[in-house]
Amino acid sequence: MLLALLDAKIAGYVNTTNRQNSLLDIHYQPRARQSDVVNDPYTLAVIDFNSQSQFTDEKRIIVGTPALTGGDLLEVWRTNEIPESGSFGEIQYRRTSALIFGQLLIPSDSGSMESLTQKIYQQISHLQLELSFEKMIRVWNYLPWINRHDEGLERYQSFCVGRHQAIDTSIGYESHLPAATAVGTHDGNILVYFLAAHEDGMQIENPRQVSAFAYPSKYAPKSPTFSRAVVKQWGEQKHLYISGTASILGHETRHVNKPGEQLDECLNNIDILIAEADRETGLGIKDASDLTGIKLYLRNQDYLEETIDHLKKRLGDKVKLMVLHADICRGDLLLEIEGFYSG
Ligand code: 3EB
Repeated sequence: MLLALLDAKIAGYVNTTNRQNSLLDIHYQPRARQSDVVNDPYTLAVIDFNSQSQFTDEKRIIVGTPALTGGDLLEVWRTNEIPESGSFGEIQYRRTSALIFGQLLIPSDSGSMESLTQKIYQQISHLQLELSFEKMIRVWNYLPWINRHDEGLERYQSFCVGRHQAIDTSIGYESHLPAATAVGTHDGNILVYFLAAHEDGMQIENPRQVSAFAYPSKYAPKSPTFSRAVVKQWGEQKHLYISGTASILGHETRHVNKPGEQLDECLNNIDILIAEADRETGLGIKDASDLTGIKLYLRNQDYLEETIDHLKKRLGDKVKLMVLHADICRGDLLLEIEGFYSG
């Protein structure tokens, strides 16, 4: 009786039958509904963008990239099974039979960026093996002061070294890399969260860009281990996860100091990626205006208005848009865009 009431209540505010049956649904809810969303037993994760990365509980994540637009919204990941919570080393996780979502928040003054990253990724690998969610689909990395130099290396580069050392680089690893984001915060904690599954997604690379895992070593002594995008089949549905995408052509930054042109270059990269993904997996979408949502990470708030105007001109009003304040992994990049599509 009580459960039935609870279900009715959930159905009331979730309000599509489709959602209730999907292995993973990602959508946005007004902040005013926070307690409903957190109390919904089917909620896997609630992602909140705020001034500092913080840990509240295993279901909620506070990411230290403040929302410049869309701050009244929470990102909600919902499943069709009641997830089970647990912890493993420093990882807090939630899992269903199909997938696992995990997060780690580590004080960045407790070691070097390289050693902390290596420890984080080792723990994640162990958890994946132990609980048999061996395929990493999507990872988000929020790194304090990403462009600072420590011991001669930029912190992003040290992060790349630590990550490379921790992941499995046996033959063929380059075609099983997750989509990723790695951007900079201004707080004291490294925050990593991820989504992993039993079965691989389909990795998509960008013909306009050198794959990150093949970048020349000047960008990082050990190459960044991520793919440009992943298409993942969740039951009946396909999701497309587009990695943080910047104004990079080949392997070089383009349009230094020109935010509008960087934005166009990002979107051109995303359009090509979507065309690739459509060709390889039959996603059924054609360009960035068909995405469900994008997050734009913006280094300098002064560019906010022109960036939003420009984005709306290119994408129309259909795409859910969030602009977040963050540093970008190369000092000469002013912005970066990640995207998501749910079929
Ligand atoms: C780039 O294309 C921009 O190291 O995980 C974007 C997304 C970038 C993810 C990562 C880095 C990462 O190289 C930077």
